[in-house]
Amino acid sequence: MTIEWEEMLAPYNQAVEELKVKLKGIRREYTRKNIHSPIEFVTGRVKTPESIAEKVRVRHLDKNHLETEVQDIGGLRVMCQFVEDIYDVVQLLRERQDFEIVTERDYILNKKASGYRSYHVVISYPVEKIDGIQHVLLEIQIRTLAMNFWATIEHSLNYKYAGDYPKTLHRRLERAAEAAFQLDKEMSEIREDIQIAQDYFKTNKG
Ligand code: 0O2
Repeated sequence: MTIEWEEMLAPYNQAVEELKVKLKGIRREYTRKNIHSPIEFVTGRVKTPESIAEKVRVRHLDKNHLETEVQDIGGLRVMCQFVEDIYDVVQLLRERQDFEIVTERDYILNKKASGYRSYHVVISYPVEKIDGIQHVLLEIQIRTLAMNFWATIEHSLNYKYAGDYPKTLHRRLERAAEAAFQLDKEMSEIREDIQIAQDYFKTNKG
């Protein structure tokens, strides 16, 4: 990697590492209090120069304004057990004092044509450098384990087919997306049953 890229990506590396610690901290706090955590696990990455250049090329973006044109140079992924947890995580993010939310995109209510479902939150995060504060944009993707399973498979297939899937594969991916959606629905209903049972137990014990 060239020195220029290293310098440009350094605050993103810093921001992703810091945010991973913070999000994992939220999970730990729930666990310590013995309450269900809306966060199951967290991952993070900084895009490679090659991947940034490819996105600029494919989307015809302005390469002189990478910091604003490519909003997911730094990315965090929050995995949740239930769809309801996703919205709890979004609410937690909205209430934070350590960064600003720039945009929210709900690809759960409005799934992408590909079948992709996730909730995207772009934030402006202040990185404290030795010569002052630099704000960087980070994309936080919040999704269930089922959504993550589908997206991971589709993403690797995308490398091979560049989105131009043979018809049967396209249909299979559509069916798989629908199956993942149904799985999330079933799990939400089970979750409701568990909560009703817990409430019943609380009010009737003793
Ligand atoms: P990586 O790092 O390899 O995952 P926009 O479309 O600009 O309004 P959006 O959707 O937030 O807003 O941005 P974009 O650039 O389309 O997608 C950002 C990231 O979302 C992607 O990163 C994927 O991680 C994920 N994503 C979006 N659409 C899909 C999809 O159809 N399938 C899968 N599997 N993932 C998707 P990259 O660029 O792929 O990089």
